[in-house]
Amino acid sequence: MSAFLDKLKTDQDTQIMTVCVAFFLIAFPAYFAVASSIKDVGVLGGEVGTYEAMVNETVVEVGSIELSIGDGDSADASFNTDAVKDQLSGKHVAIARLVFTWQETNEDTQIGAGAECDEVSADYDLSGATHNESSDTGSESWTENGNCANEVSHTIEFKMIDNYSSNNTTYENMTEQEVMSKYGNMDLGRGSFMTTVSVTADKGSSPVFGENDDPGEDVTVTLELVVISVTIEKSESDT
Ligand SMILES: [Ca+2]
Ligand SMILES: [Ca+2]
Repeated sequence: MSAFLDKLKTDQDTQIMTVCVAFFLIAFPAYFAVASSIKDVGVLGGEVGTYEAMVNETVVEVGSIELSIGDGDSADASFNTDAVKDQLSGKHVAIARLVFTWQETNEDTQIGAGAECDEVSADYDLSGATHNESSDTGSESWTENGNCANEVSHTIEFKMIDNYSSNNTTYENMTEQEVMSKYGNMDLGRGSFMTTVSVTADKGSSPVFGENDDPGEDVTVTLELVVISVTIEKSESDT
């Protein structure tokens, strides 16, 4: 050892070699510590692997509007998700639903004539909202059998996220960020949703007194959003 120390004091090659050894002894543990921390915090897109995504859905009602619509007429309802901005903060909107409900409230029935449920149709316009639907506009119409003594309800559902599924899903060979991107971004499902609702009053009639009188119907339109929190965990079998 003393021979090595003597050489260290005098021989330049020994000095350089000693410095190099010392450098690697210090640098390698530091390198491995940094490399493992990069993996942990998910820099560079995160670690590729198998992940399970779990979805927790809650329903947020944006608003509800009752429209009184005359026979053969139509009326507009418009909703803006700003009304529930706080409840959407930091969340994904997976689905938007326009729900239309009505019952027969005002048909004046003649003796021997039953009431008939009215027909409702709706045009929708999503051009004011951020979404992944292929079409901004469209329409639906509903003809009911019976007299609608009890309320009837119909829903038009719009997916805000492509291929959305509320099931827990396993994703292979992806980073955590790539898995999260499957749930779109937090701009989707925001903005204004509009619908124009039309009513055709169907009327019962009696052979003696003729057709019932029915001036139209009240239709309630509700916009609700399915809001999700997504939790992503590394699959047990992949650790
Ligand atoms: Ca009717
Ligand atoms: Ca009616």
